[in-house]
Amino acid sequence: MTQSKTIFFTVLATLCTGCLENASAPKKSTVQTTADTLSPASGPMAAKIIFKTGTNGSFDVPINGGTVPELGSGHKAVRIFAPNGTTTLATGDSSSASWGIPWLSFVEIGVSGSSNHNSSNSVKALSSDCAKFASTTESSASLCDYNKDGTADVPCGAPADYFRTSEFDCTPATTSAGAGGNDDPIYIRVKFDRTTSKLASHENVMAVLEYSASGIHPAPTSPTTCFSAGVFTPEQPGCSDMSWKVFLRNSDAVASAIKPFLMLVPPVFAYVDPANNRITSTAISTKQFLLPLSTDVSLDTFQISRTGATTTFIHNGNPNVICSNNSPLCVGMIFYSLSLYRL
Ligand SMILES: [Ca+2]
Repeated sequence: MTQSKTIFFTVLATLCTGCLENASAPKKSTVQTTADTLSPASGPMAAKIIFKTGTNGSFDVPINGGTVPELGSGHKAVRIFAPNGTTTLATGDSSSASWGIPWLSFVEIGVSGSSNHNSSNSVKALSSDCAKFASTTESSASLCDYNKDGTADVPCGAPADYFRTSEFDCTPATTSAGAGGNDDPIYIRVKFDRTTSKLASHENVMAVLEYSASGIHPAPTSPTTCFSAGVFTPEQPGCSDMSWKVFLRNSDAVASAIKPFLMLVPPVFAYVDPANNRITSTAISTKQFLLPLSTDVSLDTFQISRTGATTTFIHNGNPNVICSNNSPLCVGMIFYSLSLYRL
């Protein structure tokens, strides 16, 4: 046999080995499988909260004095929209006939003021400006000084009527840091009704938050200041100008037992740029969280809490680069919307 024929038959044998094995193999039995059909509970599959007062927002103007820091005593959303932001799905509260989202018990926020004993104005007159809805003139007022000349000349407020925090006005003497519990002073809290006829036990929720987060400093060049005993702890001095965390828990959870679910801030997406007398960006950012509600039917409370903030509102030690009263675009948050999608 020539060498070329040897190669030919070797290749043929190799190919046929596979063919013969397949041909002679017993046919596999066909197992009929039936996929479980899981139906969601009735009701809208999505809802949107807009952190703004007025008829095109989810909130009415809060009463003076802020909110008592306890579950169910926050300032409640009274208009919940479809994801398009215009179609109203629910108004009033969950006891109203017009509340068309049975799986949503309530959405509430913490507002500063004399009634909010964890964010009161008892020490610093301006502390009711810590967490509130922006006034109609906040966005146009030139309150911040970013160009080192000692004169405030940069607008640093939030758009009119939007919910925002201005850390300059919070001050640790009057506003305590939250830990995810019911007595947090500054928070956004969503309470789900886990009755399975309203939200089936296999259902989860994806939350999409639109917000801006600004700091007077960019992220530190060395993140070692952010760790404590190997744990990422952005509340550490020098790590982040402010910190916000996301919690998913039972509404009755003991505060000391609550652990964060996700980090929201840091990072901040904009910081003060003294060389150019501006903030690096005023863009709105988006973050999404998948809430694994199906893993535990006792999970009914989704909370975004302010967990810490700086006490220094000057840039790199320069006393002429400063934040001011009502300056969420110096160190602070502006909240735009929260959309909830059942999955
Ligand atoms: Ca200036």
